[in-house]
Amino acid sequence: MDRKNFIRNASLLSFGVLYGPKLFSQGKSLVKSNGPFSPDPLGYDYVALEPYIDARTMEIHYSKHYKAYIDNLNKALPGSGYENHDIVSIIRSVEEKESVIRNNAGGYYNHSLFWKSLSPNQGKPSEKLERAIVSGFGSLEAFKNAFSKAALGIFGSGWVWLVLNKDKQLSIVTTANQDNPLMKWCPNPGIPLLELDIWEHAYYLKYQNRRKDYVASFWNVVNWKEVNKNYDESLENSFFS
Ligand code: MN3
Repeated sequence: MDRKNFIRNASLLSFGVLYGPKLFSQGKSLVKSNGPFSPDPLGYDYVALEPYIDARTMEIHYSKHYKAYIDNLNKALPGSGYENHDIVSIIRSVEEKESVIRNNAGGYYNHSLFWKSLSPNQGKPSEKLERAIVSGFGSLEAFKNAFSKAALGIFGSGWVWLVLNKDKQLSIVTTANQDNPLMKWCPNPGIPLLELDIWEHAYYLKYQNRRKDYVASFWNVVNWKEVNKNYDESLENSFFS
């Protein structure tokens, strides 16, 4: 084991000790294996989110953009010191300056969560989640407005997130590029519960410059069942505790 790997493994070990065995279950299905990584199934057809998100956008987003992040991540793994780590470990331990791993691990992880948080069968917020939303934002409608406003305020490419923060409160976080709220330098970190891709590749074919319409449409395809599950799991397994 070279020095770089030794230091990395030592720091992951102390991370495990600090945060205990119930280390973070969000994205559990993604945590089961080390790289090389492969695409998470979309779980529905490209056409399933029409007319809110069009089939052509979904096809290119999933089969080209998402695939490129995964391919580039896999290419960058050998010799990086991250060969034996699952994706959440990589996201949690990557350094700001490790830009290839940072961008492509983020691209893989963020999109894998994003596909799951969309569905033609929305369900609705559980009573427990709705209580937390009302307590945090005043009402479901006020939450949607605040999340949408954050999405519209992102300059350039990035993401908007609903997270459970270290105080076990809901909060809205934005990140640039493919960063996410689990990365070490995120000023207001948290466990992702719901996320929206604000890169132009996510909406430009249908909405062009009308980001506002894309964000408004998103509320018609939010998979609340997934958000409910993420909320329950994050309360039980927070890595902050
Ligand atoms: Mn994208």
